[in-house]
Amino acid sequence: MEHFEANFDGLVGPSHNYGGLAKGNIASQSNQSLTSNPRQAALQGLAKMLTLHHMGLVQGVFAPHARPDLNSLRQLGFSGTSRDILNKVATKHPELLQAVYSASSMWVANAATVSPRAHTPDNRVHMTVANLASHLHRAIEPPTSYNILRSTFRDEQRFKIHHDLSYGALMGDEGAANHTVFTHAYGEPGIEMFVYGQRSLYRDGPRPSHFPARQSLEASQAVARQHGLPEERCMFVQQLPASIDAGVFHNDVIAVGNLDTLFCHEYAFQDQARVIDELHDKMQGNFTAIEVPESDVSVATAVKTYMFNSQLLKLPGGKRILVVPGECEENMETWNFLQALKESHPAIDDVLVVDIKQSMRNGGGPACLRLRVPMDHDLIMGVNPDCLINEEKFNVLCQWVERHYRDRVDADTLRDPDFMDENFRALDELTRILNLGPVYPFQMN
Ligand code: SUG
Repeated sequence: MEHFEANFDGLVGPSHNYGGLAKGNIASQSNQSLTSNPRQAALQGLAKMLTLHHMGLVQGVFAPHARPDLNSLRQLGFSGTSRDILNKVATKHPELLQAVYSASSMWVANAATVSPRAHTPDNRVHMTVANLASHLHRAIEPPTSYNILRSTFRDEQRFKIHHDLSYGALMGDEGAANHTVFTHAYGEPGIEMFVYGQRSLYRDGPRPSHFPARQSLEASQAVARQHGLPEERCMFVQQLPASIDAGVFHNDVIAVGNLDTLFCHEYAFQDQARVIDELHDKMQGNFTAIEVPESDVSVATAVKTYMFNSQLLKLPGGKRILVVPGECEENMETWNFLQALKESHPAIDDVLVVDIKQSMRNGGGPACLRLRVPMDHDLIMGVNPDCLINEEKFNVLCQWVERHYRDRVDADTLRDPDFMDENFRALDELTRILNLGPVYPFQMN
């Protein structure tokens, strides 16, 4: 049976805006209050999906969440009609309005952690929805992420979707952005590397001092237990706290891995030499680590350009490519490095540049926008086929974006009740295009 990796990208929602909401994410903080262009953002994301589909990869799409999240506002004590609630929040709690209007669900690398069926006791792919407890605008995502994952990976005989972990930030879990599967071949058992920012239950030990460590060791361990992973297939590795303080809020900002290759900065992990040795051992020597020294590309440049937030992909013919954001081409340090890398390193054959600037301005690169799912020809039959990208689906989605999305959104737009109605209308239609059934709270009342 043929095994492969599918990438599911988050479609950017119609409320995409720059709220400056994410602490420790330098792009989000420094672009606060810029005027966004949701239409362009969604089309940029769709173009990336089509490009990868054309390269012969299996590419899927995840629907965005419904915003504003009135359900969360109701849970926080607001009542009345949608317009009443919007009006109250807009006049008295503008910061709350910004949070419930965030389109952050586009970064689906934070939707869930995914374990391959080769590692699980019941031979199903297991996914745990991330609780995203570190930030309010993200902590409201799990219920809808759960619904969308269930409607996308809809066969329960093949996919097991777990709810997000309880107990708040002590059990902070940010999903696949802090998780990498290494294996010699898709479908074969390998190693799951869980990367955490801090141990929540120990007072001592290294931790960042300036920015939050979003992922806790205890959460990563709970996910591994929940997926039934054998201990010998798991590694729990700490991020270097100084790098979190320099803006590396998720591991995927400083490292990417696939199959038997890890591409990372020399300041990605605590005790990095030991981590790499262990990976070599666990992979029986067939393992390649490309560690980029600070003297070639600094952590600051990595955070600015998102060079490591790339997709390391194996194409059907065997070629390995690195999909990087346009910001890497604009920066001489990263561009020269990447040119030399593809010439000199056997693990990277080519570099593909994608323009996803709208997402990048909020600190979301190519790897943030995708959730990887280890697949085979049996598993794919359990996936909702309307969530897979082909030329026709791409065209339908682009037309849907053109019909519904604005090309300018700022803080004032969020106060406009017509904008709220537009968002709900667009998403209601999208659930029909993707054949999702009711996944949003406004469709369930
Ligand atoms: O959680 N940005 C997201 C970016 C997530 C990127 N994902 C990965 N690295 N996998 C975050 O920091 C900004 C929203 C705003 O400011 O409007 C934001 O939430």
